[in-house]
Amino acid sequence: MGPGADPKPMSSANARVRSPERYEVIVIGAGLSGLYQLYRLRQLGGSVRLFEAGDGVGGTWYWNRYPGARFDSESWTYGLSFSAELLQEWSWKEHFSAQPETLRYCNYIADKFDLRRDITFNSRVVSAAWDANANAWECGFADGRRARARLLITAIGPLSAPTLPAIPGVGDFRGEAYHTATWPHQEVSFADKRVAVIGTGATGVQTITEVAKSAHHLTVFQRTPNWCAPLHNGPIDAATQARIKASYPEIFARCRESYGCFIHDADPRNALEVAPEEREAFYEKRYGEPGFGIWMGNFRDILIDKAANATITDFMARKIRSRVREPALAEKLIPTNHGFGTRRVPLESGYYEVFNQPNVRLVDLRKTPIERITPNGIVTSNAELEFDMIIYATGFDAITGAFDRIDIRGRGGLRLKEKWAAGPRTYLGLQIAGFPNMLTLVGPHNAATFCNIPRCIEQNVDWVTELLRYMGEKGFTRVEPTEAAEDAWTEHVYESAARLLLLEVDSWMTGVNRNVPGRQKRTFMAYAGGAPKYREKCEEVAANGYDGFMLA
Ligand code: NA7
Repeated sequence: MGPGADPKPMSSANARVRSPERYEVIVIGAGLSGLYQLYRLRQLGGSVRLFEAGDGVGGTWYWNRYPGARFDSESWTYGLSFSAELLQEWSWKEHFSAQPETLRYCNYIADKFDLRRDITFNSRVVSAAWDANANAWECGFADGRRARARLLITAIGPLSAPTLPAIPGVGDFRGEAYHTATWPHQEVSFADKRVAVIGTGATGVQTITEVAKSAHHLTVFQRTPNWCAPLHNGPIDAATQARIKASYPEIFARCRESYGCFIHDADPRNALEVAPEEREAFYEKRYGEPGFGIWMGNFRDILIDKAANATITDFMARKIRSRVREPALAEKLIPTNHGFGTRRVPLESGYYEVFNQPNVRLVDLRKTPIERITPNGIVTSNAELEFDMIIYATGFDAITGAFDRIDIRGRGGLRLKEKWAAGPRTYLGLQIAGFPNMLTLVGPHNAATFCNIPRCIEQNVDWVTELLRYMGEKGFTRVEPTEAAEDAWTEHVYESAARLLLLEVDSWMTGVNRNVPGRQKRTFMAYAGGAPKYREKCEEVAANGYDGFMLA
């Protein structure tokens, strides 16, 4: 498969003429959110069908099979929590699970709860149109099939629309070429190969560290360095496993109260109130601990106050200098255009040491940009480099990209892509005015986009299920937010993000992707009020008879 290519759609000569399949609810996507939604909908009764583009379950963990792919969340905080039996049966092998084990976990859930019988695989949804007369959505698939349902629930993931770099000649390369998010299912060997990796985000950092172990030669093309922190992964021994299994209720209770539903929560002190030696010792301790503690469990002001941020940024720069032997190379790896934590912090397992290896070179694209890709390799402003393999770790059209790739049309033919042209607008990140009966589980302006994601997924799925149960009970068949509720929520989303330093930085979190037309201007894609506040708001809306929604 070429880089960024979609899997082959199922072809059927008769598909185009067949009348649509009919259900009460259609769910799109068999990642964790779609799987859990399917499980909960079954409890409500009624006909449900889940359509999935791939030929297996797992979503992110199905697609992202690149070398080194693994959690940055502690495995034991990541699993779905709804079934005590599942929690006791499944044993995570590592504190930060690698992709193959996580994919096995997704399959285990699908099997244990017998979910596959309601899933149709190899079904990429390319269009979804609201039919007001029939009070139904009609989905169209890549192979021409159609399906209709009263309710449409999108579980299409926040980072599921991969993007290739907008570089001339990107399709011309004759060697092996892969995008990390459409990685082949077969083993890929790097031995004896000259490998190029473009991109140094969270994915690139994991990929580079792994490829460097066996590639004959590796060239890293870096446009913007990121502040990477040690993951400190390790196996889970039997005693720890027993402790984890005995303390799931406390683990999830702790996640529930933290800003992003991680096990880490901000230190209540401000960085600048703490004496410099104590602050240094605190940073050192966090740097030595596993996971996102250095980002999520840091002083409460480092992400909102420039002077506070400068203290951790300076600490991190010194760490990079201490780990990379050649001083000039270390400086290239140190970000200069953003402070620590204002972009997604990649967690690493020996990333900086990779650049001490004789078989690895770094090309700084700020100094020598890529001009084009040729059949044999990559041409920069000062060199022509030959490769056997190019790996594109160039990220995604984040959060709204997966919606844009489906031609979604609401009331009166309104196109969602057009409605969101100047940035997303939603109510609670769960519904959109003009798009009745469409619910978005991990849509923009929802806490799930900036979350230890299964924790927020469970909250959203439970909330949506409860809404549908309520509608059934009251005899309602249509739900849509008011324009006023949508305006107020959108305003609240921007207000809650206003103090964040990350708003001043280009990244997928601010909706910038220079490879996608129309994605050059910063907006805000997530919800910055924190998961507890988000949950409180959702509960309040439900308690007030779904305030802000029009039910009919
Ligand atoms: P990211 O974080 O968006 O990173 C993409 C990387 O690719 C980043 O370093 C980009 O540089 C680089 N890039 C993109 N286009 C180009 C071109 N045209 N030329 C050179 N370099 C380019 O995506 P990831 O997949 O790493 O991570 C996404 C999330 O997935 C991650 O946060 C996890 O939560 C899971 P730039 O920074 O734009 O200069």
